[in-house]
Amino acid sequence: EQAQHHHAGHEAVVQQPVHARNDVKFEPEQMNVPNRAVEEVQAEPPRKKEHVAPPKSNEKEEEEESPRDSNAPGENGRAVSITKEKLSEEERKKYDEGWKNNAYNQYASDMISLHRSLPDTRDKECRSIEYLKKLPDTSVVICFHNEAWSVLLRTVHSVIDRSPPHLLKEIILVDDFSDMEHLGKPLEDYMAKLGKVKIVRGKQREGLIRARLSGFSVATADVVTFLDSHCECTKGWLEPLLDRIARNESYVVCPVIDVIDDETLRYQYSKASSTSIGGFDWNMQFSWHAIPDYLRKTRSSDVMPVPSPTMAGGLFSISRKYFEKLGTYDPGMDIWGGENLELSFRVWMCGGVLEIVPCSHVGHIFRKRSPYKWRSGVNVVKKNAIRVAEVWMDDYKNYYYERFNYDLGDYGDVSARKELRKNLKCKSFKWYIEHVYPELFVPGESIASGEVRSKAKPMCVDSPADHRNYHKTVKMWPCHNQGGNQFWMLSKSGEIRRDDGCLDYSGGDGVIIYPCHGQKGNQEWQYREDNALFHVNTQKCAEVSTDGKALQMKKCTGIDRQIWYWKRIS
Ligand code: UD2
Ligand code: MN
Repeated sequence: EQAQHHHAGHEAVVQQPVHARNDVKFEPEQMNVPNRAVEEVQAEPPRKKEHVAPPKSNEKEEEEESPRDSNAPGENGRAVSITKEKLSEEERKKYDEGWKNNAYNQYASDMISLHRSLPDTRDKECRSIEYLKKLPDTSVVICFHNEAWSVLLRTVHSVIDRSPPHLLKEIILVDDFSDMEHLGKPLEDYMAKLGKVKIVRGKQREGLIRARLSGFSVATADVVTFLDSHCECTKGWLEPLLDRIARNESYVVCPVIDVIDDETLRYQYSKASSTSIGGFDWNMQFSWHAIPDYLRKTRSSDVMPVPSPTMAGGLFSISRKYFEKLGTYDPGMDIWGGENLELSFRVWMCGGVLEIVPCSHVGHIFRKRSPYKWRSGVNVVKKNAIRVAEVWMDDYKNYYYERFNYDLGDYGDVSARKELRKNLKCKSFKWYIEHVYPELFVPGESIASGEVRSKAKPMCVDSPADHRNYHKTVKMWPCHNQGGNQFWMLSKSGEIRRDDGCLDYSGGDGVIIYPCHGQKGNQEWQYREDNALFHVNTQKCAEVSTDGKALQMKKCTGIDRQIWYWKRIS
């Protein structure tokens, strides 16, 4: 029923056949057209070999790709385990430095071949797909700020080793003002020998957004592919991406991002059946999700490209001309963050399609902290996000702004980006939510929002509601009027929530944060006329403790400590 509803909302626009997510289809019947000219082919899927006879199992394909010394550290994507306690003092120093400088285990990486072998990460079905014969070529743009030698080089080699030479026109390394010595002349000399690699260096730290722009400005291939500087491409990663763009210039495509463990460098890959897609929350954080049911139902195979509301940001391919036409990136964004949502919104709202391609896998080292310096005195991530909200989110931007009580600060001039949106005649953010991300919880549908203040004490319900805090007890804290951890929404279905975390009470004294499950039960609340916060299941009321510090659940008595005020109530 839901799927039909979204179909009904589809608007047909002549030049761009594909607009909403369920219209992005992959039809196996149409797949047998050899050598068709690129221009003629529109939104078609990769062509596959006959299903009738299963492809002959090709032993070479099953085997590791380069069995150099298959026992060497890290080969076939294996973990390198190091007992740091057993290292000599000198080695231990290197080990600790490696972690400190990179926020991953550089010492382990240094033990691994720059050409290490990886498992074939693709689902069986992917291996028999035949892509268009004539594919566009690509420039691969990799920007870095202080990356470890072995990690950066392994990234570059994995691109060269695993891309068909005629499709890889060049690699553009953009040095965003690194100060590690090996990234100077040694890098230059090394890359000169490889051919195909250009190095671009800026005169000051620009941040990844402007660094990518300077790399883009020298790119010459049909497609531009962006990668982080700590990636490993797997066999067959490139063709499925280029194939989509060959079929439709306005497809912007991302590989599946596999996890390279920050400690052991183990390459861990996911199956096509568990491909995640990108979303975001009203705090402007990117998040991963399972494919929603209404979309899953329209899919005949797990290896079909999946339309995704957003991209993680680091790894994607886009037609060079189309990126230009779409307005590349917002050069007013500093250092890190926000550009991924900005481009995602822009692609969808301005006529393109954003997809994750399950047959393309690239590994990435996910770090728990960022090792490099940020601009001091400015919250650049927030500033970037406000630029996105101002330009793209229409009135929906207020859901983000109320999270920090409209304390916008100086986010610079966005008039050029607003102009761009106008010139491209992009759709509204409402359209985007309804057609591309209908599963997102929209706060506007909430009954009340903002801080939840006690009548008896100057205290507010306070908790980080993100996944790291699930199961933690919700506390009281002096009201600070800045939103943040004191921002809550009461949904129509009775949840008290922030993003995906809900106030949950299952008996006993304390209320915890738990992933919202939409099943009412422990997560069903009522904000009553008498200003009590009533828990339906247990018939108890929220009460601030006598010392003001704890939030407890007690028999409803109507005392002042059970009286609560929401900042906004509709
Ligand atoms: C994710 C993206 C990243 C980017 C970011 C949001 C993935 C896997 N990664 O964060 O590409 O979209 O979200 O902005 O999707 N860098 C510079 N100059 C800087 C800072 C970073 O060149 O001032 C480089 C850095 O060396 C790296 C890339 O930019 O190659 C991304 O930075 P990151 O790895 O710290 O970001 P990540 O993966 O946490
Ligand atoms: Mn990264």
